[in-house]
Order: sequence, then structure tokens, then C-alpha cells
Amino acid sequence: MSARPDTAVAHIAFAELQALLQRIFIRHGTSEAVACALAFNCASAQRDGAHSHGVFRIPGYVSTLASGWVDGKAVPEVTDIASGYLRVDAKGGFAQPALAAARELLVEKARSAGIAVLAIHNSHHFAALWPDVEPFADEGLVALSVVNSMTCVVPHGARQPLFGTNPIAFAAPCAGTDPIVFDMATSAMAHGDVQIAARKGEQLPDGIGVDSQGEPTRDPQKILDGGALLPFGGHKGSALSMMVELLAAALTGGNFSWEFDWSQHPGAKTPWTGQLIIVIDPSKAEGGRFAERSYELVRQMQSVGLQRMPGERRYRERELSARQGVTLTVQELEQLQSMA
Ligand code: NDP
Ligand code: PYC
Repeated sequence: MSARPDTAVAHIAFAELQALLQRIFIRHGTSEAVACALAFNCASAQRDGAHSHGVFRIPGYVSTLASGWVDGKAVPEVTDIASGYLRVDAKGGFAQPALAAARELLVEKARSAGIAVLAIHNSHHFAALWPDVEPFADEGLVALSVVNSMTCVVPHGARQPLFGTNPIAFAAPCAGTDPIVFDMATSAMAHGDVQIAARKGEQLPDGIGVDSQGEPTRDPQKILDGGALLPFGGHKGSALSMMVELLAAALTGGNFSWEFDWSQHPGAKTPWTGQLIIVIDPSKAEGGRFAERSYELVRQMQSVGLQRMPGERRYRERELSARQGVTLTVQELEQLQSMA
């Protein structure tokens, strides 16, 4: 009998994948509510082909829970600070349940004040950020979110890593079509993608990272073994990464990317930081035609030759997953089943 190739794929219905992930989270120490939020996020990433934060992350979640670094049963505490400002103490748990706990009040505030801020601290975010913002745009709102991660990025012009990979996600409604969404690390590559490249034994493009001596390298393993990433776009990405530290940590009361010490928790992978979400109600905007104006912008971009909008690849993958099921490797599916 010939051996099955590592790349053999399986397809699984989205709801089934979500239920499987939920069982894994509960089995490894989360409450049902936390399992539900994390499973939905992770299954959505896998469904949309966002592989750096799909099922690839599950062993990291499990080892983190086992290490006692994160509280999988934390109950977030929401505080109503001002007409447009909410604070959530995630109590050392994950950020997604903290957002879920405050979401209804956040939307209510954004609709009444025109804008509202949700500041989450004492939280762990180990996921893609677009699932946190896209649903607001589905409801006709504009949303921007930032989260800081763990020290692994050298600020432009510096000699040592300090910033996290610090993503920025944005979502806006667009008339007659899917919301406009982008979600990007402010590092030249997400840490997850460096890990995936290292596993596959692939070399990276130039300009992604440095080795432990600070020398440029294309070897992802050297970046992971004491090396570091660079910001995207030199000083410009570096400034955005700095902004993320300010908004996600200084403003929320969360840790900066270098402020937590997980060395006593072997297996811990989730950054213990903060997250900021800003929601705007565009019905308050001049002319009240924001979604139509969004569509006009997209049309103009296309008329000058744009072939692909940010978010478009994910929407395509989502459609494909709806038809044929979510794609995983057979190996990944077997690993998930054994963890559940
Ligand atoms: P990518 O560089 O793959 O993509 C960034 C954005 O650009 C996406 O919106 C993508 O759309 C869009 N895009 C990509 N290529 C093109 C193109 N050719 N034309 C137009 N648009 C394009 O993402 P990153 O690697 O920077 O980040 C990956 C994920 O990692 C994100 O979800 C991020 O939130 C997550 N992350 C999470 C962290 C955390 O602490 N929780 C830390 C760092 C990263 P599309 O999605 O359709 O491909
Ligand atoms: O891919 O850079 C990353 C990342 C950090 C924390 C979660 N994802």
C-alpha cells in the first residue's frame, strides 16, 4: 500500500468543524462560552483560507491552556465609562469573549453617539483580527481594530526587537456587495506565516527578517531561533506598529508587547496584551450615503485597473468552502479528532 502524502486533503462542513473545535476547547479547559467564541473565529479563518490563524493554531491554544498561562474560563467585566467609551477587563482570558460581552452595548453607543470605543485589557489574542471587525460592517457600521502581540519585530532604525507583529483591521459597508475589509500585520510577515514557511522548509523573500546576529536572512527558522522580523515598509510600517502599541496597550491598560514574561509557562503562546476597537455609525456622516460612496470608490479603483480588493480572496475562499466544505489536510483533521 502506498503512503498517504502529507498534502492529502479532507473537506468538512463549517458547522461540523466549528463543533469539533468547540469540543477541543472544552476538553482542554475552557468554558462553553469561550469555546464557542474561539471555535467560531478559528473555523471562520480556516473556511476563508486565512491559514496562519486557522486550525494551524489549535495546538498552540491547547498547549497554552495546559500551561496555565491563560484563563479559559474567565468571565470578562464590562465597565461603561462614558457615552462613547467602554472598557473590558478580560480577566486574563481571551479577547474574543471580551468583545462578545461588550458588543451589544458598543453598537448601541456607536449608534447613539456616532462613535464608540471598546478598550479591552488583560486579554489574549491569538487569532486573525478581521472576524472582530467584519460583522460590524455587515450591520452598516465602520470598524477599526488594533491588537498588539509579542516582541519579535525590530523598530525601523533600531537594533533589537521590541514591537509585536501588531495587526490593524478595518471594515466598512459597501453598497450592494460584501463589506470592504483589510487585515494586516504591521510586520513584513505575520509570525504565523514564518512558522508555516519554516515547517515547509521554504525560504522567505528578502526584507522579512534578521537572524540572531541582526543579519538579514531569508531562512524562517533563523528568524524563529533568536532572530526577529522587520516592520513592513520601513519607517512607515514601524510608525503604524508604534501606533498599535499606543492604542492597544497604553490606552487600554494592557501590556506592551515586551511587558509580559511567559517563561514560567512552557507551552504558552498567546500574547497577554490589549485590543482597541473603534466603531463609527456612518449614517451620521455628511450626506448619509457612506455605503454608496464606498461602492463608488471601489468602481473607480477597478476602472484604473485594480484586479483584486483586499478581502476578496477570503470571500472567494468562503464561497468555495460553502460549496465543497472547508479544506484541511487529512493529517490536520486526524490531529483535531484526536485532540477532541
Ligand atoms: P496578508 O499580508 O496576507 O494580507 C493583508 C491584507 O491585504 C488582507 O486584507 C489581504 O486580503 C490583502 N491583500 C493581500 N494581498 C493582496 C493583493 N495582492 N491585493 C490586494 N489586497 C491584498 O496578511 P498578514 O500576513 O499581514 O496577516 C495575516 C493575519 O495574521 C491577519 O488576519 C492578522 O490579523 C493576523 N495577525 C494576528 C496577530 C495577533 O496578534 N492576533 C498578529 C499578527 C497578525 P485577503 O484577506 O483577501 O487576502
Ligand atoms: O501571526 O504574528 C502572528 C501572531 C501573533 C499572535 C497571534 N498571531
